[in-house]
Amino acid sequence: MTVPGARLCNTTLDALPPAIVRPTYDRAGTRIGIVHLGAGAFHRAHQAVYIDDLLAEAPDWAISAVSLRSSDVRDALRPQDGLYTLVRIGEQETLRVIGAIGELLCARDERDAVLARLASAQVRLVTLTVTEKGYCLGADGLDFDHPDIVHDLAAPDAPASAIGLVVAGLRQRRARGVAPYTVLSCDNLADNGGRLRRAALQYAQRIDPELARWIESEVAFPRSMVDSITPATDDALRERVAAQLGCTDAWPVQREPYTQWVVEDRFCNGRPPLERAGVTLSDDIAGHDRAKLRLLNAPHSALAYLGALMHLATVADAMRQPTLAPFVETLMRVDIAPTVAVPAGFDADAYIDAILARFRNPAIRHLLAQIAWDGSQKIPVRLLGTIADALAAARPIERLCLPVAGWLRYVVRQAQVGVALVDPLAAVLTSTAAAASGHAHRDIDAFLAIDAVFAPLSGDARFVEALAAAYAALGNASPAAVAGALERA
Ligand code: CS2
Repeated sequence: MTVPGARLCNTTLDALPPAIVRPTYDRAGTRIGIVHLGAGAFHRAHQAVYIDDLLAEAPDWAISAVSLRSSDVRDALRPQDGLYTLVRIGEQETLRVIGAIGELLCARDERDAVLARLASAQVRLVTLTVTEKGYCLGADGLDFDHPDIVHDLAAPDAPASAIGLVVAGLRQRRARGVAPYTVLSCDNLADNGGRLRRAALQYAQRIDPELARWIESEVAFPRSMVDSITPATDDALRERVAAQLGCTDAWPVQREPYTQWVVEDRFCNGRPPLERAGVTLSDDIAGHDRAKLRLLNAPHSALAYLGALMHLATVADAMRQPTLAPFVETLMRVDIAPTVAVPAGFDADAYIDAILARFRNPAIRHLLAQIAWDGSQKIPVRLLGTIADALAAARPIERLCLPVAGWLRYVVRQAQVGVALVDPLAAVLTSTAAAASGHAHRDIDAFLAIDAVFAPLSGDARFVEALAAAYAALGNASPAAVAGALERA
């Protein structure tokens, strides 16, 4: 038994109750081979778990987990020697202590240590979960007006952004004759590796065209698709974990039992034997990432905004709402699936069935408010691409416009009630929302002027008309008005 008040760490590990799964390998015998940028809950519930499965046979691939700005994760997990608990939420909850993170750093306070890791020949892979906004992308690739990019280009040896760090590490390696690392994006963006590569090349070009050429020819940026529903950690989880461990874990993470990781097999400096941990390695993953973004993440966002307007709290609550659940299912089967070019052998109906079952899982308290974050980054990759494809194929877009209008109504509502939006474009969204009159065409025209979100579609008359009609259909956006719009859709 552990001592009351004790903290999860290397020395308390052996005393945990037998039901708690824990590392079977010698942690002291592992070496850092991966630098991960973005040490949040998703990374710790997903990629770090696959790596934990491999460390017994591949001890050279432990992770240095780097937060870009906040020191919260480092401060919580450094006293725990990087250990934390993964709670798999199912009919029977299972707890597993993950040991894959060998080091925690915060780039803002410890930039030199991060750059030293990135320069180390022992590090052969850099992975990223920095969320959509962490790529600093605009309509044409890297956003050179982004404050972090402006900062990093003025001081490329002291970067703050993920792109700046990745390129600074590569620059040091080239200067010292160290082989480059592979850069693997694990964020929800279609063609995540391609976009990251183009952004890194655009950035490097401004610093040193020779460096850009070297990156272009030597560095691999594989694409990947990641999937596992990971509700944010709350105090209830911390308490449950402490009760079962018999000691405190400052930052456990939770996720559903389902997990998937598909990675394009293009690495420039070796790789962990990922296939042995259940990762699908493929030469072409383009179809997978698109199917996931459009058939899972887009309905998630639809549930988030329309559900929030209906005063619902979680995804499972939204899936019990008698008008919202059938609407989202129709959206997936009738409007989205026919426009997704799926990989060979992919059974879209079975995929949709499985997603709906995951959404319905009542054991998972996945807050709609969490999914509603960063709408300006998510709506284009999740919904506007489908709308563009539907327009090109002369297919109807009316239903597809309803969640987009739901997002705008949600933005207006948050401005009205004075709740700050969590979104990198919060300032422009909130000022546009504050000026909204409720007149559909006027409001929609104002929102469509936000090019970073709507640029490719704002000139399309069919889209403008359908979006204004959807916005009008939501009436005063009360729960009853939203339910009425969903019934008619
Ligand atoms: C969600 C995703 O928060 C969100 O926007 O849609 O995080 C979703 O849970 C994951 O992509 C599932 O793999």
